[in-house]
Amino acid sequence: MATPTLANAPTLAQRARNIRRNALLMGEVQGQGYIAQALDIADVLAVAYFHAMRFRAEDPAWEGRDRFLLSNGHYAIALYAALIEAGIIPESELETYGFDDSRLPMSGMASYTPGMEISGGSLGLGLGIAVGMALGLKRKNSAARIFTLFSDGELDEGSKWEAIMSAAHHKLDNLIAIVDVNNQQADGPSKQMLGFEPLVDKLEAFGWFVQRVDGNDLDAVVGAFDAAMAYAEPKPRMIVADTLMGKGVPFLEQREKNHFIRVEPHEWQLALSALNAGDQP
Ligand SMILES: Cc1ncc(C[n+]2csc(CCOP(=O)(O)OP(=O)(O)O)c2C)c(N)n1
Ligand SMILES: [Mg+2]
Repeated sequence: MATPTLANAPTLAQRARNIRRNALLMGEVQGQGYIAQALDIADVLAVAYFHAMRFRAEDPAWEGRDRFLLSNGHYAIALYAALIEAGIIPESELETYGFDDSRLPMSGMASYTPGMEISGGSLGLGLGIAVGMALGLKRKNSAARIFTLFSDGELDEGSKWEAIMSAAHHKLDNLIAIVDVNNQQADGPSKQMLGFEPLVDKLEAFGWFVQRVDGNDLDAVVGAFDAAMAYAEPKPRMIVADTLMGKGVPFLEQREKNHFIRVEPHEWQLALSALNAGDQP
């Protein structure tokens, strides 16, 4: 189990803070990146890795592991930040982020990075792969589960809706998908690109067990993962996570366009300080 048994194990809030810190440190290496997404999804990743998933940090390819499939490959920086916090990638590799020969390229690549189950870059594909893997695991009578994350922009892709239908058809109760509704895409607010609301109604009509939560409220996210894992009906499970881009760093939360950000050299330290300041009661 990933859950530490030591009495002094970090809390989920500390895990989430460390994931945000790791992402900011990688952002600082390149001076730019998909930082606002890493900040918005850190709470979900903390719960996935430190509350829900079974894995072995020293053996990331362990056959019995729960798989985490990152569909939105540009969120790789967020997943690296979690994999570092989980001890699957050494912290010393932070400084290689985005460079040639690094195991941490800017878009997720399964063949480069321990713990990265699929490659990304082309959006809309991860849920289909998740369906295939979940079906394969069921056929092997494996107790392992598939967790997959995708972004609200990916709902524009028809392939997503094929996968949504297919998961319900195959009664994939070992599949837990999370969609990051940060209401933002590369070209502007999601609403203006291609509206997907009412999302819960649509997903339920497609045969999923659906919960919608504030994705930056750790207790709510824990509750949603617990309910998704405990749900008894033979249906795939979706967590619609409403998040705030830049969460934890006020001057990034307030930016209007946050898809790919450049931050001035001195601002990285300001961002890290803001994150630490937010920890104070
Ligand atoms: C199939 C495909 N089409 C277009 C792109 C270009 N692209 C990269 S990120 C992105 C935005 C997608 O929306 P979302 O992931 O919700 O954006 P974010 O929340 O990260 O701002 C787009 C269109 C892509 N990577 N793949
Ligand atoms: Mg988005």
